[in-house]
Amino acid sequence: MLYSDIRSSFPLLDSTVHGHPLIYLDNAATTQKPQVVIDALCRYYSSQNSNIHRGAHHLAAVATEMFEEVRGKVQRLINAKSSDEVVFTRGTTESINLVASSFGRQNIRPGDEVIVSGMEHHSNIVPWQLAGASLRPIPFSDEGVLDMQTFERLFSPRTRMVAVAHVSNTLGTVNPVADMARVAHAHGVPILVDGAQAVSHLSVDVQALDCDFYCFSGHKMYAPMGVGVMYGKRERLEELPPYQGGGEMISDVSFEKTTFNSLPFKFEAGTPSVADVLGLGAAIDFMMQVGIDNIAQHEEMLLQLAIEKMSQVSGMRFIGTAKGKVSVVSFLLGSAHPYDVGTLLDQMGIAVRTGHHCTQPVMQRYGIPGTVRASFAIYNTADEVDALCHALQRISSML
Ligand code: C6P
Repeated sequence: MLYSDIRSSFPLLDSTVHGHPLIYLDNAATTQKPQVVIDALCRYYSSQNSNIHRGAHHLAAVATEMFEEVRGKVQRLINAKSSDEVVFTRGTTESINLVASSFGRQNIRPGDEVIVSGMEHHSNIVPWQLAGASLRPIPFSDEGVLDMQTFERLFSPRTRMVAVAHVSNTLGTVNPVADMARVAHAHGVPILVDGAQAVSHLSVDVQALDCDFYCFSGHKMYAPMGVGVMYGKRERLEELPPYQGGGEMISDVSFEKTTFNSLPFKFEAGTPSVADVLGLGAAIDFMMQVGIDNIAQHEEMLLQLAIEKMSQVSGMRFIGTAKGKVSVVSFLLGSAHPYDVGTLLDQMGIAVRTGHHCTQPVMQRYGIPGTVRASFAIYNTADEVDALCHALQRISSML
């Protein structure tokens, strides 16, 4: 696929903001959607809409078949052993809540521990607290690298789970989750990986990582909002009690007793967001067509350019400088509040995120209120990185 074709696949990128062409650098929050994804949503509602797994009629059969095809696409995307190990959810948050709630009900008692990293998103902290666990955070260096020796020392007879981000949304660090899985398993503890920021940047192989659970959201990988995935190893999912009760997740219901459906349906109570799942399928096709290696290479070029040029802006302080990080650049500019920098960038048509990025413990670790975060995707260009750096130069001289 030609680069110009990739860029022009995203209609929203043609917008203007405050009289400037939009430069969208908030991709870690959500990516824009290519036309093929928008078309998949329109096509579903204009010609395929039906509930799935239920009706005897033609439309129900068509919708069910297309929905289940996407499960196969997800299986291939993350190299799961079986499509039965792929559960559709509303997103990473719901995927982690599903595991924390179901696993917690069965395994977590007051005083039991879950090891998390110090750079987790709140979505991988709060569900474990709600499940009643005490959290043992793995510290990280100023660069944003996890302290693996301390990690090994955090295990105790009460450790029930390791829950860690594959990629930090604030620092961009890629954590060594395959090594962490080996350590966790040596202690007889399962590991959940939060892949929200990984799937759009890296090729993910859940069998090579040997993780027990892997969670991600569609909307950060060019798919619609409202759909995500909880992958679990078959044996783990078989053991886990259901999350929500309702239609589709049962095999037999009476007022005395209910038996549950087989995998993955046991975890998919109620009518799912079929259109969004089909949109996810279209997004996976799009990513496959572009090639994940090409995406990674292009984003790495943008990242290196950004670091080189932003380093020349006076007062620039990067937060998160780990080797091999993905294309997420968090920074502070002199003593300016991140919100002020973000607002000034917005006036120039440049969209970034500011604040704590739902990682307040990271901010506490650095003793800062928040950061400005620019995050790049396949459709961003070197010219846009240049424009960001010029804008930051101007802001730096104004402040
Ligand atoms: N991070 C960001 O701007 P949901 O909202 O369920 O799609 O994803 C939650 C989530 C979980 N883990 C990580 C590592 C994440 O980055 C996110 C979402 C967005 O950084 C919104 S706060």
